Amino acid sequence: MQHQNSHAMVTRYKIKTLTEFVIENQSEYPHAKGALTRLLNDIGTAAKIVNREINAAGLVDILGTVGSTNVQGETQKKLDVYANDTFITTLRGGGECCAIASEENEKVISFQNNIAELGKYVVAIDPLDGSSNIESNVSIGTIFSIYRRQSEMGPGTHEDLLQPGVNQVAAGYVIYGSSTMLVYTTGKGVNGFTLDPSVGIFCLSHPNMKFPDNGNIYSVNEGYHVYFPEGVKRYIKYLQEEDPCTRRPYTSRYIGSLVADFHRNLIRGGIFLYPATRKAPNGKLRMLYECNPIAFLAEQAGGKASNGFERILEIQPKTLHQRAPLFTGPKKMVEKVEELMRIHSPEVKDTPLVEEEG
Ligand code: P6P
Repeated sequence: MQHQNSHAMVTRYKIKTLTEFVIENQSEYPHAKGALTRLLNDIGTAAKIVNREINAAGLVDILGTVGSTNVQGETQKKLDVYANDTFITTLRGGGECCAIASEENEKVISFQNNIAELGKYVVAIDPLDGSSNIESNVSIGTIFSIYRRQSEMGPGTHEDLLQPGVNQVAAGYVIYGSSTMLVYTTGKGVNGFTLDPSVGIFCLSHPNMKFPDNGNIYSVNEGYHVYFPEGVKRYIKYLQEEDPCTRRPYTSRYIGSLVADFHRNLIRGGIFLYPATRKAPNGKLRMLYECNPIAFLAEQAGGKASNGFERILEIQPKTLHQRAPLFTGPKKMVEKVEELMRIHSPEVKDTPLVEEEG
């Protein structure tokens, strides 16, 4: 009997935790002195706190049916602000980050670190993306992007956050769904960790995530079809034609929560499209804390991320909250929509950037 118990204990503790994994992989960065490790763990800590509140919000939501929609509205507003405050407080306290660009804040939030070797990184974050879906209990997420600061010392600067996506040292998302996962990359592949809520530990559950070669899912809000560029209309029509050799027609799946749509497509194989439209000439998604981190993950998972004409990661951001069209998924799927955009909507390439605050 004793032998069986000890075997069970061994099995239980074969799991690799996020902390162990990040430390083990830190050795691949000879100059790393643990700062990025600590920063990634700080993000994991904040995610656990936000996760707990989101679940509680679900509870309040049930109670909220008794009250007016104000309760649900307050909960959503509270949750957006709560998530933002939690990540800012945790990152400020961790000392590894000297500035944050957040979807919730018009300007960069800068921190003064009094210890010279601290504050080497800056973070762009969407603390709670898709939060309008909370009342329908749809998965939502946090999306983050990490860069080395460019400025020498002192509080981080606005310019520290306006770096092209190729400069990212790490990026990832947390998906608050049927289970809570943290998925991230530091440029050496994509790894997924599932939160064990009973002990509050992220455990490696999806090592070395890659897009399946031949996905057959497409995700786009077809309600905007009339506003799409001709190249996107042609692509959707192509996907809906019958051709068993290319597994067409594809399956349409759209949740309206970027992290949930991207995560499903990464696992099952599919392309996500948020094109520029007549109503949103630069698209809807934000460069710094939606397109760039998702693009980094997509490329590290063997896929592609484009604005229809060029690689997302090579675009030089001009403002903190600027938008970009996003086509991301398996290489072949993205290349097909790029081909049709070049042929049928070349004029979209030179759409002027609508100046956004920040
Ligand atoms: P639409 C959520 O509001 C979000 O920013 C992304 O998470 C999502 O992909 C997109 O907007 C959905 O936008 O216009 O289809 O509702």
